[in-house]
Amino acid sequence: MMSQNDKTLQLIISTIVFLVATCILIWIRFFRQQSRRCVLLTGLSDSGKTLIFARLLHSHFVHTHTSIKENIGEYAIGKTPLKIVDVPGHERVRSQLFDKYKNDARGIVFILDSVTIQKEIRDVAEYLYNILSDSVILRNHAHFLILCNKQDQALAKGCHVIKTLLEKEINLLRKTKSSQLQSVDPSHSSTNVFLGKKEKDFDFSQSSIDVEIVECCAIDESNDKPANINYLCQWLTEISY
Ligand SMILES: Nc1nc2c(ncn2[C@@H]2O[C@H](COP(=O)(O)OP(=O)(O)OP(=O)(O)O)[C@@H](O)[C@H]2O)c(=O)[nH]1
Ligand SMILES: [Mg+2]
Repeated sequence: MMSQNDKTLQLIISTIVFLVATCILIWIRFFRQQSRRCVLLTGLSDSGKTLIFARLLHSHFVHTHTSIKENIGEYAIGKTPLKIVDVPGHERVRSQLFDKYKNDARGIVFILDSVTIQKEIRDVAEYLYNILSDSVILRNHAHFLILCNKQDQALAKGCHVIKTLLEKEINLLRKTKSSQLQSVDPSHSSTNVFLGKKEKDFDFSQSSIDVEIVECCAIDESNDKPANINYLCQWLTEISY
């Protein structure tokens, strides 16, 4: 029979073991998070990723062409130096390159063209959906920023309008994808990552990672509308800590 003292000792030991194990797990998680340094610039072709990359890394305008391979540069402002990866938007290469870097992604910057957004809404929403429901991105709790670029243009849509357009389109996409999956194999539908809450229309607040949507402009159209990627710079500094 165990004495009262033995029982107390056993309780103390198991509490200590539990606390130490919890601390180790927290430390490993923190260490892993700190060791991830990549920030991926993603989005469809022509949205402005390479120009934003050049502005961030070299602070000036460059003439860009459709990228076929990634651009990589160090951004050493803030605590941890970040590795900025400009992932080409071309359909043939983007998923392969995204998969190559996603394990190291501390942050994702999704850049879209605010002028053509209405015309391209299906493609933009689908690419965004795939990233937001990617199990690696979800597991790593990557920081997520959507940049509504080309705000210098008169026909550019504002970020609030774009947010609503994206939410509506992702909502439709979710329905199509889940019914497609069910018709292929009903047993698999429950194991598939579903974005947001099933019983509600989709909005970004339902995503398990925080998604911010802001406006930006990577080009100096005139002195009235100078290039503005200030929020992105501030965000990068914040996530470097
Ligand atoms: N007006 C305007 N044009 C911009 C802006 N940002 C980028 N562009 C132009 O948009 C075009 C495409 O920019 P890129 O940076 O090459 O686009 P990308 O996203 O890298 O495209 P891919 O490499 O094909 O994936 C270029 O002509 C840029 O000068 C902006 O804020 N305003
Ligand atoms: Mg490019």
